[in-house]
Amino acid sequence: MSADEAAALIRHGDNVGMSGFTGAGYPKAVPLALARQIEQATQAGETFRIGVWTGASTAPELDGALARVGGMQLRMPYQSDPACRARINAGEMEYLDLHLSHVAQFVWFGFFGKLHAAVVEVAGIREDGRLIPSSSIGNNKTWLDQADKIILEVNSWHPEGLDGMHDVYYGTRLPPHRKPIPLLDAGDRIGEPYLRVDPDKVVAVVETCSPDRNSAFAPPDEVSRRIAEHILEFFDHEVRRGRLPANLLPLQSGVGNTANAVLSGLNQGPYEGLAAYTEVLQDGMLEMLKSGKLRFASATALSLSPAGTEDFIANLAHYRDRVVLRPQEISNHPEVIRRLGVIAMNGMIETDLYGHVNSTHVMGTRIMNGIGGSGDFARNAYLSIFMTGSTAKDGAISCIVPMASHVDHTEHDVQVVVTEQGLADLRGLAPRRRARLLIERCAHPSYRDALLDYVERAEAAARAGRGGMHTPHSLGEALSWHERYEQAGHMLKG
Ligand code: 0RQ
Repeated sequence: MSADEAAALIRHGDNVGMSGFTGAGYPKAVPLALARQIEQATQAGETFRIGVWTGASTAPELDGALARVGGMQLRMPYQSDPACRARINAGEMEYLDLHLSHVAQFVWFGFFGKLHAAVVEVAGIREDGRLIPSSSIGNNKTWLDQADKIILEVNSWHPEGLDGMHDVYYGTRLPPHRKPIPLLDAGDRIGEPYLRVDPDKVVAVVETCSPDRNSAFAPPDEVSRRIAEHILEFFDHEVRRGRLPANLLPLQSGVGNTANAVLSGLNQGPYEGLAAYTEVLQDGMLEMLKSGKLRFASATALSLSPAGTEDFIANLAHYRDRVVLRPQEISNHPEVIRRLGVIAMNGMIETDLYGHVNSTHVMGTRIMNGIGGSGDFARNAYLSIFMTGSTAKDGAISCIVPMASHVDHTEHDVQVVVTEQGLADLRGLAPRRRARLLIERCAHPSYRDALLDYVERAEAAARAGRGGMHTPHSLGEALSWHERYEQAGHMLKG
């Protein structure tokens, strides 16, 4: 049926599980049609708002369109859309920012209530009724299992060669019936290539032919290039010390330009026979698969630029045996990440002097994107690395601050911090040593003295009996840098 007819099956108050993970595999037509219907209903004085659950971020045709018409009452578990972000930060919609590996199980546990409908993009429907997933799997298995009614978008833009690249594991159970996830190598296949669906629940099939919409990557800038250099030097050091094997350990890499720059660096580096166990396969990994540096990549989504997509389609025969896409509950599974010994590399907004990392909130209150998979990986990784430029907003913000204005990853989950200034290996260091090293290695020179002054005064106060010496702080001053930025537009200059 048409997207308009299908969208009309969704009602005010429904929770709708949609496909989509980092701009890949999201439905292209029904959300737009739904947004038009919501807009018309609103103009007619009716309330029409839904809960939107996805894998991760989507695209302007989904998050952007629904946010612009005020159609979302609640969104989870991850978004990165400017219109959506603005609505959340204005208090006009609710947002649940969740660990991506938690979402499927929480839905199965019933923690979020009923899933009324699912809108899932697929690359095809087989004669036996099973579905060929498209460029991401995300939470689709759970949406198809849990939703009362299902709308499928069959997108013929996806190449036929995608058929067979997916691995959907149907062995997950609810506690107390869980068994080990039998995945021992990033390249293992433990499931089946198709998604199952109960045909009786399928209320609509909509045909589309549209590309995933992902933006091009900027060529690595000086800051990203230097971060990448520090990380590569660190890997060399770890291999020499015998703490990493010569072909490293499976890599997880976050999204964005810095992550992509690190991958470009690895592609030019000495390492061979690498593997990736990650959520998102970006252009950088594609290049490494092409050059042969990367032997295999496991992910839940392809998040490729237009040029990357073109290359992927043109060389699908090469990539199809080297890439597997899995449900996000498996790509991000703590058990598997721990077993494989993943090297996790994620971006951050800021870290404080003791290594508490904020990945999500600007000045403690405004959501940027969400924690995504960074927590799944950071806590369970063999090595958890967080990276950022040492400053943001043309130097007005230091990304190394006295106290983080929001904490996603605690000091217990953060092992290595890297900025363009340098790399701080925090492993084995007690808090006060971590603070000194972060200032010396990672802080921008224009903030180093002020950070050192803060620590020294906090320690002096603790010695004088005002506070403890384990993580010395001047509580009244700890968040003053953020406050000053909000008032004066600069963290130091008032
Ligand atoms: O904002 O574009 O308005 O200037 O944050 O910053 O430097 O372009 O860096 O694209 O790597 O994003 C943490 C947001 C970093 C990302 C974050 C502002 C900065 C800019 C982006 P503008 P950059 P990146 C796998 C893993 C959480 C999810 C995750 C992220 C914008 O890495 O969302 O890791 N991570 N998932 O100006 C105020 C600071 C700032 C700051 C940067 N200290 N204060 N603003 N910015 N630092 C993927 C998934 O899970 C799906």
